[in-house]
Amino acid sequence: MKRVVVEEKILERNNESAEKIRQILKDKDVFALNFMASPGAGKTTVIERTIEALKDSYRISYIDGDLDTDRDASRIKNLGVDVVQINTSGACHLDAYMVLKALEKVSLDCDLLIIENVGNLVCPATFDIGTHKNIVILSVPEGDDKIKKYPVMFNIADVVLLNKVDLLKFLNFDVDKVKRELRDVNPKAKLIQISATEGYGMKMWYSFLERLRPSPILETVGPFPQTV
Ligand SMILES: Nc1nc2c(ncn2[C@@H]2O[C@H](COP(=O)(O)OP(=O)(O)OP(=O)(O)O)[C@@H](O)[C@H]2O)c(=O)[nH]1
Ligand SMILES: [Mg+2]
Repeated sequence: MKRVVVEEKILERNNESAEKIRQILKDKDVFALNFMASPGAGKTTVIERTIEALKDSYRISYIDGDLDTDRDASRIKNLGVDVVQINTSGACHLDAYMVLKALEKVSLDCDLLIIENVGNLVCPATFDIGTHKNIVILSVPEGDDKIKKYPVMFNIADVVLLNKVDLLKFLNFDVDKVKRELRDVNPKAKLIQISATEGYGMKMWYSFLERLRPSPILETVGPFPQTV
């Protein structure tokens, strides 16, 4: 009984910080994405490819949540975007207070803020960090049974990127089962099959993202001139 009360208080405090984050993002007109997945599912790889593809259309900043290293942050910094590292010192998720503190350091002079959560398919789902959309990655080597085993995570997903489909030919993985189970758990979530390393499906992901948050840079350029 006591434990439940403590958990409620933690989540209540988290939600207060998440509200502050939402207000800051609104004031700065920044669209924020929370990338969540198991360790190694391909979060950083998808983010790298996405930044490379969209950096001429969006000003992008990145916050990385990692237990102890700045390995992912260094990879993203190489792409020339503003990067802030949060080390959670062992915690298995980002919480809103950590992100609120990181917002004091990261450049909010941007259109897209990409947050990579700690690799974990459970805890990050419980902590609202004030972002606009939840991008959940499931990768083929993890197995086709994960949607119903981790329903909390897939229930909060706006988009599920099924990554590493280049490995489908080597593994026993039923894509239709994943589609079916996602429809049961979260019929509103969009499923996009991708291979971040081979490029398959990535254009579909970019155009989905462009529809979620149209590029302000390209908008100001105006429509493409008609050819005569
Ligand atoms: N075959 C294949 N490998 C991939 C693909 N995407 C990522 N990988 C590989 O998967 C491994 C993990 O990728 P990361 O992007 O570091 O995964 P992550 O989810 O960011 O990992 P953590 O931050 O440690 O949780 C790397 O060796 C990538 O090259 C893919 O589409 N196909
Ligand atoms: Mg990573």
